[in-house]
Amino acid sequence: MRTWRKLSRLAAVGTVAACLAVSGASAAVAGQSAAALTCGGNVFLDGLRALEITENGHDEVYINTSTGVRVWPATADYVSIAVNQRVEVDKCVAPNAVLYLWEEDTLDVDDYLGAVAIDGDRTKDYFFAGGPGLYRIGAVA
Ligand SMILES: [Ca+2]
Ligand SMILES: [Ca+2]
Repeated sequence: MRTWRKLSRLAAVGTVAACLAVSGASAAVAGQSAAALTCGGNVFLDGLRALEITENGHDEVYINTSTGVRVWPATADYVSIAVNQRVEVDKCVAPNAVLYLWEEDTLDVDDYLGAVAIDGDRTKDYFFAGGPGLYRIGAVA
């Protein structure tokens, strides 16, 4: 059963982080899906995988909104990630959220790695490919 599978998957990634408060979030809550229960009708961002990184060893990545509000990570400036590594995101965002992936540099301005527009309340993989590097993020409806 689809809903049950989603619940299992959500349980597998651990505690669901507090939902990101986004004004004007879509009211398109169809039934009582797992996402509706855990994300209040928003979309659950599952994990981020580095398919190609931009630096030697590790990238230091974070996700912002278009206006520079931090989406992830919540308790650090960035998350250090190696090529092919996957890190948990565990965030709820609006079904129409636009996410910007950045790579932190200490001495230079941070590198823009691309943006994705969440395409509604659906389970889908998105790719940050607008700059150097290639990252995949999974959304779970
Ligand atoms: Ca860099
Ligand atoms: Ca860096």
